[in-house]
Amino acid sequence: MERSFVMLKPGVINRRICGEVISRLERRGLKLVGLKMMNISPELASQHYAEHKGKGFYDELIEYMTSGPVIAMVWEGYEAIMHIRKTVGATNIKDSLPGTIRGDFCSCTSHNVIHASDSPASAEREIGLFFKPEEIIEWTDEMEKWF
Ligand code: FUP
Repeated sequence: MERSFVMLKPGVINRRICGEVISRLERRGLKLVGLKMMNISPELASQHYAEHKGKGFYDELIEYMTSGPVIAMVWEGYEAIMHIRKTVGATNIKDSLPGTIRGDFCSCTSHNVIHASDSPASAEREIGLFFKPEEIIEWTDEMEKWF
């Protein structure tokens, strides 16, 4: 079992497409174990995107991420990180295929609707930044055998 940190960016809430995006992860068979809507500070945004500090798109990225509320989530499942990254699609809009979340819902790399952890180490770090341990909800999944 693996956990991944997923975040719906401000534009998703603004455009009223949260349900559609979350539904795609549910239909993939992933298990939601943490969810909260929050405004993130520039400090938290810069911690989350620390690896990009100094890059050309960094300031615009932080400005976007703090422009309105986000929905932070933790999803669980077998090889969850790989499944979610595939469902999300490529970072660069030129490469994100139709059928993926990014390919279907965005036309601009810097406003690419959703974040998803890219490795177990990133997932652990990101979950720790956004969630307290008690905010992760363990529940029995009667459907697990079907996924
Ligand atoms: P990802 O893990 O797919 O979210 O990709 P990155 O960590 O490389 O990028 C984080 C965010 O920075 C992207 F979601 C959008 C933004 N970005 C740009 O605006 N331009 C770029 O060339 C690369 C990333």
